[in-house]
Amino acid sequence: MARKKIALIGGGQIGGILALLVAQKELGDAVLFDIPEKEGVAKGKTLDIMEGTPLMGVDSNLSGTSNYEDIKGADVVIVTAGLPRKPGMSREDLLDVNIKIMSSVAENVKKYCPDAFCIIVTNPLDAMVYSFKKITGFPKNRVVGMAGVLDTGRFKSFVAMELGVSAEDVAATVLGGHGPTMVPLPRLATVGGVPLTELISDEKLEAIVTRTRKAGTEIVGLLGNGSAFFSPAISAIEMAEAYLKDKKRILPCACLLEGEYGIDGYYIGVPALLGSGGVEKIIEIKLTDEEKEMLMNSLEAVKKAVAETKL
Ligand code: TXD
Repeated sequence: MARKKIALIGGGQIGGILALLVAQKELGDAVLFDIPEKEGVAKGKTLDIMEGTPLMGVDSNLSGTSNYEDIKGADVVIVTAGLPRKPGMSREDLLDVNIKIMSSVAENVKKYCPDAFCIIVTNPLDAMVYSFKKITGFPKNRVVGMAGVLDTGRFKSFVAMELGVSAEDVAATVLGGHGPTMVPLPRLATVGGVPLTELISDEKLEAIVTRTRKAGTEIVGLLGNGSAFFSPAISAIEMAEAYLKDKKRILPCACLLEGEYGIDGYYIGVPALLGSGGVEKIIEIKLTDEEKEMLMNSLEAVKKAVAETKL
């Protein structure tokens, strides 16, 4: 079986880690694309990783480019092209610049990778994945946004830190848009099969929910010049792997809803079954009235950002 081809659009902080993870996990060959001014960086990062492949004992061809023809026929496309936040900025502050970048990326992916499974990472996430879908016209099962995997990763790690347990044993999901209105569902979280609510005080749990909502901003404040990149890359790769290995994972992803959760025509975070068919199914959870209200509040934030894309 020929190796899979993975196109990484955007060779910045997340793009570089994505390339490393593709090689380390032997998911296939990776092409790291960036604008002509950054072609050297894309070439340098991929060559650097290639030179480490013998040491990792893996086979993966990696290359950097600023020529879209080189992504031709990719099986998976992961888009991180665009500006990240600086301290004091909201994700929505990136919209004007990133929508222009996303439009050119979408046109070229449509041209060169018409059959790819596409994972969008660029912020403001829910509006960017919406735009990408609109411009490419790809079917909804092949265009998905990464946010929930990262947001749940954050929630799970905070729970593990608080309880002193393995993060691997924490299961949880987060719904809604990627931003402060996201809807963590602590009611449904478990640790090794035990309901989380039985293991932790309401007060501590509330603090974890609040920290999760602001976790991206916490990192932006600490780094001082850019946003989180290790865990976002790990999250996007988890989704790519679910597709490439037909794992049938249930992961929270930004999916196009057409009636599910009473939402129509918007991308927002929901649990999705990811396998070789892309988004094979959207899982609808029975929500409490309070949770429903939070989700609708999050939808309003998403709608506002989408309206600004003018698409
Ligand atoms: O959960 C999530 N979805 C996210 C999203 C979590 C963290 C960060 N998230 C967003 O990902 C962040 O707000 C940014 O919008 C993207 C990428 O973050 P990263 O930290 O990788 O940003 P960098 O290091 O600035 O890299 C962006 C690269 C950079 O090298 C630019 O030259 C390139 O994008 N770029 C382009 N590539 C291709 N095509 C075009 N037009 C282009 N314009 C800029």
